[in-house]
Amino acid sequence: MSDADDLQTGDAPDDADAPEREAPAEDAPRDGAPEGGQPYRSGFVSIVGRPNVGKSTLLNRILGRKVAIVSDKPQTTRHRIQGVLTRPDVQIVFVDTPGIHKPRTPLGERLNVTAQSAIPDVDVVVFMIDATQPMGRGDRWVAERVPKDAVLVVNKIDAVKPEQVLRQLAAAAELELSEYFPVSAKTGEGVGELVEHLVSRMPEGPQYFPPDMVTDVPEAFWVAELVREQLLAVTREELPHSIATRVTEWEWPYIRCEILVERESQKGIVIGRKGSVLKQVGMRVREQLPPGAYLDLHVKVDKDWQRRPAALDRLGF
Ligand SMILES: Nc1nc2c(ncn2[C@@H]2O[C@H](COP(=O)(O)OP(=O)(O)OP(=O)(O)O)[C@@H](O)[C@H]2O)c(=O)[nH]1
Ligand SMILES: [Mg+2]
Repeated sequence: MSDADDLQTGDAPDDADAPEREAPAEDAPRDGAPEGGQPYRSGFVSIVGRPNVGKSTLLNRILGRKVAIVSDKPQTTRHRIQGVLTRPDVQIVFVDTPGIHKPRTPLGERLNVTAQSAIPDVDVVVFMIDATQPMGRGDRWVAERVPKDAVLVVNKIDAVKPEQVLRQLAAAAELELSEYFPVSAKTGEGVGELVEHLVSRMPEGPQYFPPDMVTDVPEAFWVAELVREQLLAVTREELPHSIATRVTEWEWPYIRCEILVERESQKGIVIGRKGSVLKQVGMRVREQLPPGAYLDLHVKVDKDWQRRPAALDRLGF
């Protein structure tokens, strides 16, 4: 995270695992109010789609800052995360969501509920598909649940030939949504055009958040996410889904973060030979924190937490 310094330190939020949508700052200062008496415009944009299509990468790209973790494993995002784009004349609150998928566990079911709850009551829904994968049943399932004025985004155009982009756009046109944008969240190609379109769709409204606020993600939650991101990068198969992380103590510069796994046999993989995996994870996370952070990682077994409603409640899902 390039702007990790922006993270305030020292005050841990009460519930590290559940980022709340903050109440709109009704009387937030309107820095740089638009000139010429144009009314201020603002609104909410949800980004939805199947897992792994690049929703979080797009959010980070739009904001020019990492506010959501990213990985090549599906179901990386587990909470709704807000990112705020503020300009002199407009503010857009983007809502990143978990990938909508066929759930195999109670956790999966809750992720889907979280994602789908971000569809109603927003100004625009961005529905993302992946240019590198044929449009499938999962995409169509999501498509049926987005409003007709949703914007379709074909992402990862950097990874395919132009013909494939055209084929994907043609396939997507059958969904009869309002607009179609080919983009690469990775390189930024096409993202400017998408954002300008979203800006044009924003209604008159207040500046919901102070102009310097980029996300509602609490610091302790963010550190736990960074730990999970590094673990996602080094684990395979079922293990990524079995991992949950949470910060249990925050006495700056001391941060204690628990890594929960579902079975005793998974503990060793996460720790690594002589602690090598944990050491590497700790190092990579510290690089993204303000200097001086002392990150204390602990691995614990929370048996089958993904499948136990009480454990899911406790973990803030
Ligand atoms: N080539 C290419 N890869 C991309 C692009 N956008 C995202 N990716 C990769 O796709 C993978 C998934 O990205 P995420 O942003 O985590 O996807 P997501 O849709 O948020 O996934 P979930 O949170 O699991 O629903 C990562 O490996 C990204 O680096 C892109 O424009 N081009
Ligand atoms: Mg994501």
